Amino acid sequence: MKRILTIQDISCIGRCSLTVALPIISAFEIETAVIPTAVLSQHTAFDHFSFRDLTEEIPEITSQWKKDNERFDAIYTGYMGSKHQIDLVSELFDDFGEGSLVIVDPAMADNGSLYAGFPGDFAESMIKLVKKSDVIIPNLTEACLLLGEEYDPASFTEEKVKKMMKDLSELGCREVIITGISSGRDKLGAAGFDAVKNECYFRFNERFLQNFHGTGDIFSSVVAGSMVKGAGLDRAVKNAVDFTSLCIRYTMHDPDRRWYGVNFEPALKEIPGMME
Ligand code: PXL
Repeated sequence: MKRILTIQDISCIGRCSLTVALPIISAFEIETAVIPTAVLSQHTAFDHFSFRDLTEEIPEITSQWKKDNERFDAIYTGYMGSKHQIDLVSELFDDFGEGSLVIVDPAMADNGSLYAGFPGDFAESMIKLVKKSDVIIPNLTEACLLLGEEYDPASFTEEKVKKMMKDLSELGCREVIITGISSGRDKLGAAGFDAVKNECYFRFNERFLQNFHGTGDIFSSVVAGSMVKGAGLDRAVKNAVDFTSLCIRYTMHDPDRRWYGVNFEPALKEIPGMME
């Protein structure tokens, strides 16, 4: 069986990060190892939450794993609790990354702003992980932060998105996926850039009127599962766009719950068929 190590927080309420990555990766029939970066009562888009940083646990966990020479087919990172934690995860990439696909979702911002609690220069630390990764999956806000560019929603033409992906790949990653790309008024999806083949892919599905929280983590988990199961970039982007869209469709009758994440549970049964 293939095995993914995913490193992100546990938000106890508000389906995101580990509480979506675990069931989604398991549905791909891939073993999931975890390192929780922090435990929160709920994610930081709620107007109150508790936050217990778990940075000190990272060396405790990895020192045990080193004794058994643990290996992973992929290492997939999401929300990081602090800049110091990013440095430790960067060391973890050195210790465990050889021979594994390193996927970084620089989960730190959306809709033009950093998530609550992050310092203004957080992106500079996140770039350290991006430089050591094979695949990155920022949304448009995160892509702008990593490139040091202004976030201007009116500027994201197809040409501009292609240039952003190329510029991001020059930080050192082979494949770049940017999420939250619009096509006209009623399509939303993602774009991928393969720096080795110098090819771009755009994949879209229906745009919904409402935004739901946690969809980025669902998207990245599907990319990680698809790639470890052998999908190329274009197929992984298509799977993730279509699955995220399906989850939102299951949630549309539940609009009051936008902060509680999307109803991905009824969509899980589609995952095994996705790779056929
Ligand atoms: O979905 C991204 C995410 C993950 N983890 C925590 C968050 C967020 C976004 O707000 O707050 C704790």
